[in-house]
Amino acid sequence: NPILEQLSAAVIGGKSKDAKTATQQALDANIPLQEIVDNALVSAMGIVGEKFKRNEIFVPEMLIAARAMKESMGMLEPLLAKAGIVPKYTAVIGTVQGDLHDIGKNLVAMMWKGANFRVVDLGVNVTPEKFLAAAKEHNADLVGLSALLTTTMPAMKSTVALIKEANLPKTKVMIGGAPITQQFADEIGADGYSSDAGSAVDKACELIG
Ligand code: B1M
Repeated sequence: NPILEQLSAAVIGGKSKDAKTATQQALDANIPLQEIVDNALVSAMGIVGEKFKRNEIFVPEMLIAARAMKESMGMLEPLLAKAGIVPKYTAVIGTVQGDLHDIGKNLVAMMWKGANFRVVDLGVNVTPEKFLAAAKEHNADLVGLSALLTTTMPAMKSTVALIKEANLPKTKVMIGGAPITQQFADEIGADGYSSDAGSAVDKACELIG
């Protein structure tokens, strides 16, 4: 559909105004809401994630693409809610206790939203107890922990341990951040790790899909 192609291109190019116009056109043309989300927004953010992984675009381009996606989503959300269409998966995300870095965490949250997850963002300096409480409250499919400091990696370990102890039936735990490695994820018993915000979507889908 040419309208959805326009919307997708506007998101990839970070053109918020064009994204809004194309969204309105899609609504006027009675394209089903779920189709607009899946075939324009989710697929566009997928392409953005791929480009980021290949270093063809960088953090600023990714942020403006996410902003365009949000503008369009903002128009669709009330209609989706009215139609009773809710995202299939819920993810809780935050930066671990003692750590105030949030740029990478925000990018991962945006990409997950772009993949049509419901994302509960707990912010920075999040205690293990708060992660666990949110995972329970929202019946989360996924909990994402971000850490940028080597000194806060132990907080990641205690958070993973606390969540694992709680034995939540479906909740998977994923970690990431500049000092984090797959080896560390294995060591502390996290279910998954990814090195960047693009792969964070692939990994999340692999874990919960
Ligand atoms: Co900080 N800082 N900082 N800092 N800071 C680093 C991390 C550091 C490497 C700088 C350095 O010394 N070279 C160093 C850490 C050293 C270490 O631990 N070995 C450091 C330090 C020491 C500190 C302070 C202690 C400095 C001080 O006060 N003495 C202090 C700590 C504060 C605290 O947290 N308690 C501090 C403070 C700050 C600022 C507040 C000034 C600012 C943060 C602003 C903010 O986030 N709102 C800041 C910044 C900006 C940095 C650098 C420059 C950039 C970090 C960043 O945003 N990168 C950083 C040095 C550097 O990396 N060049 C540095 C961009 C971001 C997109 O990447 O977060 O890695 P990143 O996220 C990636 C992936 O890692 C991954 O996806 C993202 C996108 O691809 N990812 C995940 C991240 N989370 C994920 C979760 C996932 C999956 C993937 O699943 C859930």
